[in-house]
Order: sequence, then structure tokens, then C-alpha cells
Amino acid sequence: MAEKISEASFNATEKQSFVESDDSSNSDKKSDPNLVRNICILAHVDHGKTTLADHLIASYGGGVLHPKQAGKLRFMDYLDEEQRRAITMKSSSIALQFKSYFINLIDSPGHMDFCSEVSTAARLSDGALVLVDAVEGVHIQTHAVLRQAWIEKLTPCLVLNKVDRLICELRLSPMEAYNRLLRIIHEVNGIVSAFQSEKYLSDVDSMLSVVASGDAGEENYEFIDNEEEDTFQPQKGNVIFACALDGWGFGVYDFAEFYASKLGASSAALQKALWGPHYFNAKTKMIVGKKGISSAAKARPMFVQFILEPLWQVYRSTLESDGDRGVLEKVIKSFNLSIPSRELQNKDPKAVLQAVMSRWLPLSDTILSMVVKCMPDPVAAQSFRISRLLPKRDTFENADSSDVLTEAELVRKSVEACDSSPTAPCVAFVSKMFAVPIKMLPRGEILNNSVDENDSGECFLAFARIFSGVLFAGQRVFVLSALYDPLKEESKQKHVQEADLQSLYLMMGQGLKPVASAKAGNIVAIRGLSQHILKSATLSSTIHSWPFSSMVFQVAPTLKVAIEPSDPADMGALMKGLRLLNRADPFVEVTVSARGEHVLAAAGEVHLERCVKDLKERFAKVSLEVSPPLVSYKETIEGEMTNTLENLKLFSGSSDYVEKTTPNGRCAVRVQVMRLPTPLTKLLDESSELLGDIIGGKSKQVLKSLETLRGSIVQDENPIEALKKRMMDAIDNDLSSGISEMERDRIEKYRTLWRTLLKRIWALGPRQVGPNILFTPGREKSIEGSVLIKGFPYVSDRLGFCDVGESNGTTGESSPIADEMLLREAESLESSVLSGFQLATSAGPLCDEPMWGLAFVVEAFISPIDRQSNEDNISIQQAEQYGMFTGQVMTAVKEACRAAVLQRKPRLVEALYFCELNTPTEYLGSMYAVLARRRARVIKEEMQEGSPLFTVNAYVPVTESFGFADELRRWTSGASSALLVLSHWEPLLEDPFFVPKTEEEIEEHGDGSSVPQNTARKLINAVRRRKGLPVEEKVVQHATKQRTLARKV
Ligand SMILES: Nc1nc2c(ncn2[C@@H]2O[C@H](COP(=O)(O)OP(=O)(O)OP(=O)(O)O)[C@@H](O)[C@H]2O)c(=O)[nH]1
Ligand SMILES: [Mg+2]
Repeated sequence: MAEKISEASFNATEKQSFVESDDSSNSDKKSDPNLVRNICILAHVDHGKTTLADHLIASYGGGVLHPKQAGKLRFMDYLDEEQRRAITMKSSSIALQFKSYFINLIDSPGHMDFCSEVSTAARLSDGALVLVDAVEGVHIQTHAVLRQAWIEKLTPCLVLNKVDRLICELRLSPMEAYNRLLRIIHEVNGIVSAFQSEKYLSDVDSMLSVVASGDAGEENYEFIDNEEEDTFQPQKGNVIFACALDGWGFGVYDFAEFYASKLGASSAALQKALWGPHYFNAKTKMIVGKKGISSAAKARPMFVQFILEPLWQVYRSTLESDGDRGVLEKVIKSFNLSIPSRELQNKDPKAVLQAVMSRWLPLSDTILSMVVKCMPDPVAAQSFRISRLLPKRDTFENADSSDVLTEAELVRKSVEACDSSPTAPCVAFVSKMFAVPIKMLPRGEILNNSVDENDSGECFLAFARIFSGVLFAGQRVFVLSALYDPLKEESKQKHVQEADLQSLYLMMGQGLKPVASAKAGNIVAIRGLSQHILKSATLSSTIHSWPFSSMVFQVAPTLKVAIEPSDPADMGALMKGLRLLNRADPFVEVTVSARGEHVLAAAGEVHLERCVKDLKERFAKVSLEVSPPLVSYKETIEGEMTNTLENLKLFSGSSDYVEKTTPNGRCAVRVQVMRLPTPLTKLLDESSELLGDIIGGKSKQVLKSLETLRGSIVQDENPIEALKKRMMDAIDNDLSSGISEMERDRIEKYRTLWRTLLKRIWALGPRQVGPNILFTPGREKSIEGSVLIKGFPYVSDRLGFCDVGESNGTTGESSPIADEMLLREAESLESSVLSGFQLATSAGPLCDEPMWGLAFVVEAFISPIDRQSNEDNISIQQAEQYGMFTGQVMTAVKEACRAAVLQRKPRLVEALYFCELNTPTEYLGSMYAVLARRRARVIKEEMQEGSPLFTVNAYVPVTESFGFADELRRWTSGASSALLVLSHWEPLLEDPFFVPKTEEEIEEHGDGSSVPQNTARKLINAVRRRKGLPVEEKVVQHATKQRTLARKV
């Protein structure tokens, strides 16, 4: 099939904004950006995106796809793997010519594993067609794609697809179908309005804070306009009801036009009345509300009466064996359709249906008319997308930088205006790199042999959109990475490269058509950047420009496997293959683990499988061994809500600590540990990037712009203050959920305690930003004759928890015998304590996995060097010990922290997937059996109204998720589907060291010799074995007992 498409003719007729390579005489042809639209199709998996794309291509793709094949070929799924699995795995673009309009259409995948491709598609588009299956309704990925469209500031339109299923599968009456469609639209609007109110609330918040501080500027009011109006309204023309399979679709508008003359009403009035609770009074020939109609019980809204009923009639009369063909004739006549009688006589009722429907309500025309009408052209779109694409940066102007800033501002202005004049700065954004086999390139280029690099037969192209100026083949541009800062000299070395663009192509699915140049507002593929761009980048004709903000990805690659060649001699080929794969797939991550394994991280099983296949067949071309998935765990201690207060009491001033002493006896380390409130742990985990920036000392201004770049919806607040507030809230949350009303005063006490604790945060770990806290020691205790390493609440200081001056107070008081030198030594050893803490939190005692949600207080006391030895000795001893001593303190701190964890009931923490399952009722039993085997926890189950499907939400441990989807499919004969998204971390309640002791326990579990180990212990042992750590396993404990047991069986 691949061959067929590549050979297809490219007479997508006149290209408005391109200059074709072989026709340079056209180069001065004026193009009109008003006639361009860049759109993508987004939806949950299987809701019909590629099928819809097929119809658009068949009608307006310039003949690359025959209309007979539309909906069957799935033209945009040109990879073999996509055809085999029948899902889309990448986003790809095709150019369509609709009337005088030039439309770039990007089809995107709906499967969770490929959600990164949705981000790359959304970035290059201005409008999004959001599809929803009328039977399945809103799903998890529907939420995700709506959010993506919102973040990237796309203009969305809604397509309710598969309306035929309401007629043929669910056999709903037109009225029931109407209610269902109404509900879906309502739900989708609800989602979008939640995004809007998120933004709205933050706007109000930031405005109030300005008002409070007394300098409310005029401009602060402008963004307060809470749009109450629904985003998607059929009467506004941005909702289409469709059946991509049979090739039809309509908007309320299409019918309003038709009925206007029949009913003698204006089409504008009808357009409003054809959706919602509007009724037609046949006697008075008036459009009325529910009250105005005499027999209100039987009345149907006009949408049902005038639109759905004729539709239902056509379906029923053609498809049902006893269908009345006379009804069909009547509809054909009343809607003035001309259908060749040959087609009406076809024996296949489906063919008759398609012949009628595709003429009556042609899908492509309906969709593209809506696109042209409701979606902005690049000029309009870029003027409001600019704040997302190139957010305004707060910079401090000085004499050196003013030239740079002026030019950067000029670039921003011309992106905002989508300036396509040849003199405008040229700016493009590459959202991904993709590989095509070299043989797919247009003929001439292969002969020229200008094709770059590798012998793998693959060529890398950039998927890009031009935002300003004109790009032409042969042009030299700057490639700016996301970290580039035009104001920093050193940034020019690290984050900028220069590259020559070898060729530009117009994309037709898999086919490529070379063009000599392309103007602002267009989407192209570019060859010649493979050496310069790994995944995404900004191209610019001037070095004095900011890079575009980074794209937001919904999830991170979490499924990791180790890969090695079957034959060690192929190592070189594998490494090269991994490098190519890393480049070709925007979402894969290739790393080398601490133990030297090559680790591949993918988004999920389907994605992983495709990566491995690509490696084997395209990029490395050697046989490979793939390890079982490497699941990561975390370690923590017991400490649930019930004993929050106990937990804290123990921490502040009890004598329950673990003590270790350095081998030279000069330093005694006492460590206490407690469990952090879970909300706080989660917050620290989530905010690691922001925390990293704060701790790293970025200024408020920079932080603000960084947050904006990361795509946080809430843009207008001070990120440090926001984080501080969220930390306090997290602690309060924990309180309100854990302690009853009775204990008011204790709550107050707890809060005060926390407030003082928050002023003592010395460090976070592991790697400076993890979910574990090191507090500075409390002041009171000391060991006679020694000095305490005090530390400094560095993180609290950064976060602004400490009041000025307060934190410095500690240095003043020291024990009288401590001499100056000892104090200085104590100070210099602070970094050893920190390193010890970092090491301990990066590898816990259970199986060397990072710690999670723990707080430590480390008190390290150093005592003076023994004064007995003579003076000379001391200096030698000191010099020699000094280096070693720091190491000793570090090790002692690390060991003490680990020991403290072991002592306080350690627990294993595992990652959980949120899982959405859909199952027909008859398979519920099998589905629950599969869930139970996978240690899943069901959180919600509900019948989907008006459909035979059950939707179940559950948490499934990542460890248990491999092969889950396959097993589910097998057990339910393919009727159930499951989608997994990484959700959160959660401690296993089981004690890994549990040994039954009391009589009851022994009765329940046996005495530990004959029962299998508990899950936690099994998981720990598996990890330890993988890491080559010693595993304690009692092989046979009571041989006799086992024999008797065996005999019984
Ligand atoms: N009954 C019915 N089936 C449809 C309709 N549109 C698409 N389908 C079927 O739904 C299935 C999925 O269609 P695709 O177009 O591949 O869906 P997709 O959204 O591109 O899926 P992904 O790209 O994998 O996310 C196919 O079997 C189609 O034939 C429709 O309007 N009615
Ligand atoms: Mg698809």
C-alpha cells in the first residue's frame, strides 16, 4: 500500500502559499493568508478520526484517494503497524484544497500511549476538530485533548460522530437520541468551562491581591470577563452531527437553509430554533416554547421533528428488511435529491444508504465549511496564540541588551501578525522529527544523492510550521533550543546552532511534494536538520529572538525496559539504532542506567512494542533481548492519618532516635524520622521542577515566565507564594481528613508545630528536590563537650517561610567549651550531613529504591580531637583525617537515616495506574476476575445510560499492569477495552517483614513457614535480585512439616 500512496498524483491543484520547486516563475504570486486553515483532528481512541480524514482527503485531497475507498483505506495510517493494529500511532499532515481555501489537516492518534503526538499536532494547528463517539460519549482522552487544545489556544469545533450507531445499534428513538446528544454536548461544555473557570479564578485572585496592596491598575480589569456562554452550540454552527463511516454529516445550519423557504421563516431564526427546547406549532405555523404547544407531552423539539426523524426514516427504510421504500422516495423528493436510479437499485442496502446520505448531507463539505467559517486563519489565530507561543518575557533592559530586545520584540510582533512578507524575520517551530525511509523521498532527490547521513536507509524530516516570514530551500537559519536566552552570551555557544535547510516539502500523508519556498502560516516538512534537532526547536533567521515555549506533554514515559543485543558483537549497531529511535520518536527516552544497561522508556505497552519493532526492523536491524519491565518503587515508613499527631510528637523532642558513631569516634549522629502528610508529599513530588528553580535561586520574574512556559493554566501569580500556600493547605488538608471535631485544641497545636517546622527545612532529597525533607536540628539538646552541626534552613529561606533575621539567630549560642576551630569544623561538615541525607534518600534500606514522604532530623555532634597526643601529631592527624572525616560523617549520616527507617516499620511504595475500562454487561464477571488477579482496586462503576456498556474506574499497580490489556481482551473475547494513565504513588499496607506471632495470626497465615511470602516482600526480593543485592530467603524451615503437608495433597 505504501507504494501506491507514494506514487499517487499530487495535483492538489494550486497551492496558495507555496512556490513549487520546478516552477520558479510563480514566485511572485501573491498568497492570501485569509484562505489558509491549519487544523487537527483530536479525539479518544477509535472515535473515528482517521475515517473522517479519509472522507476529507477523498473529496479534496486532489485525487490521492478514491471516494470508494474513503473510510476503508485509512490513508493517514500508512505505517504497517498502524494498519495491522488499526490504530493511529503518529500525527501526520495532509494538504487539502477546498474551494479557494488551502487547508492543512493533521490527523492525530487517540491512544494514550501516543498522546505526545497530540501535543505536537496541537502546536502546529490553529483549530481542532474534537470528535466524540455518540455511543461511547466523553472519555478520558476526550478530556485530555480538550485540555491540550485549551492550553495551546486552539479554536475547537465539536463533531459528534457515529450517530448511525444510535439508530442501528442502540435502536434509540429520535427523541432518545436527541437527549443523548444533548447530554454529550453539555458534558463537553462542562469540561471546557472548568478550564475557563480555572483561569478565571486565578485572574480574580491575582486582581484581588493587587487591590489589597493598593495599586490596582486599570489594565488588571480587562481579563475579567467570565464567559458564561457554552463553547459548543449547534445553533452557533460549531457542532456537527456525523457518521464518518457512511460519509455524512450535518450542522443545524444545513437544515435551517432548507426549511427556511418551506416554513416561510428566516433561516437565521430557524438556525436558533433547530436546537434546544423549541417546538413548531403546525396550526399557527409558529415557533414556540414548551408552554406554547397544546399537547406538551407528545411534542418533540424541532431538532427531532425536522432533522432526526427524516434521518431515522432513511435508515430504517433502507436497512430494515421490512422497510418501506416509499418513505425513502418521499424523503428523496422532499429534499430534492438527485440520485441515479442505478444506485438506488443496488442490492446492497448499505450501498443504497451511502448513496443517499452522501448526496443529501455530504460529510466533507459540511466539515470543511464549518472549518472555514468557525476556525481562524493563521493571521487571526497567531494574534491570540502569541501569548502562549512566545510569552512576554520580563527583562531588565540595559545598554548592552537594548538592541537585542528591540529585535526580539520585532520578531514577536511579526509572529503575532503572521507577517508573510519576504522582509519579515523568518520564524518556524519544529514540533517533532520523524523518520521516513529514503526510498520514499521524491525521485530526483535520491538520484542527487544529497540525502544525509546514515546507512540505515532512513532520513529525518522536521515537522514544522512557519510563523513568520518566508522559508526557502537552501536557506541558512539559526536553530534555537528551548533553553536559549538571547541576552546571555554563553547561551549562544550552548543553545544555538546554524543549519542549512536542504529541502522543503508539502506533506500529503506519507507522500512528499518538494516546494521551493513556503510562507508564514503553513505547515511543511524540512530536510537537513537531523544533525541539529533532537526533538523540537525554534528556527529563526535572527539570533536575537526568544525560542518558542515548550510543548506540554500529558504524561511522562514510565514503562522502562533494559535492551541488549542477542549477539554482544552487535552492541555498536544497537547503540546507533537507539540513537536513531530517540530522534525519530518524540516521546521515547533512551538512557544508560547506573549499571550500564541501555534503558528504553516508553509511554505504555503498545508504544514500547512499536519501539522495539522499529529498532529491530528499521534502526538497529539486529536481534535484541528485551528485559521484563523495570518497575521503580519507593520506600517509606508506616504512618497513616490516624496517628498524625503521635507521629509529630515523637518527632519533636522525644528520645527515640538511632545513633551511629564515625569509626574515629569523633562524630555521633542521631537521626529521627517521621512520615510527612501524604498531601504534602504529593505536592513536593509534583512541584519538583518549580522547587528546583526556586532552590537554584531563580528570581520571581524568571520563575513566573518559566511557569508560563511550562503551560500552567494559571499564569498570573507569584509561583513562590502559590507554592507556599499550597504547602500550608496540604498540611491543613491532612488535618481535616484525619482528626475529628473533638480535638480542636490539638489541631491548633499541630498547626503551630508545623509552622515552626516549615521554618526549619534544610534540604529536600534525593537530588535536592525530592519528596523528603531534612530539618535542621532543634536547639535544646547537646552532648557534653561537643558541638552540634547546626545547618541552615536554606529551603525555608528560599521559600520565604523564615522571617528575616530569625534564621540567623542560631549561631550565637554555643557551648562554652567549644573552641573556635571546632565550630568552624562543624560548619564545614554541614555539606557532609547534606550528602549523607541525599544518599540515604536516594536508596532506602528495603531495596535501594528512593525514599518517599519522609522527614529527618539529623543531629551530628563532633567532639574535639583527643588533646593527650602531642602537638605535632595533632596537625598531622588533622591533615590526614580531614579528608577522611568528611567521608565518615557522610557515611554515618547515611547509615543512621537508613537504620532509622528500618526501625520505624518500613513500607514499600508502588506506582498506580488509573484505569478506565469499558465492558458489555455480560463480560463484567470475567473483567472483575482479571482485575482481582491484578490486585486492582475498583473506585467507580456505572452503567452508561442508554448503552449496554459498563464503565469501571480502578487503580491498577504498575507492577501488575504488563499484559493486562491483552489478558482482558482474551478473557472478554475482545469486548472490553482498558486505558491506563499513571496516577499516583501509594504505600503498600503490608509489612514486608510480617511474621505471624499471635495465635489468631498463626491461624490465619500459618507460622510463616508454609504460607507464601506477602506481596510486599516478594516485590522487594525481586528488585533486590535484579540489583544483585543479597536476598534473605528461607528455603526450607521445617522440613518435616512440609513433608506432611505434601502428603496430604
Ligand atoms: N458505526 C460507525 N463506525 C465508525 C464511524 N466512524 C468510524 N467508525 C469505525 O470506528 C473504528 C475506528 O475508526 P478510526 O477512524 O480508525 O478511529 P481513530 O479515531 O482514527 O482511532 P485512533 O487513531 O486509533 O485513535 C473503525 O472500525 C471505523 O470503521 C461511524 O461513523 N459509525
Ligand atoms: Mg486514527
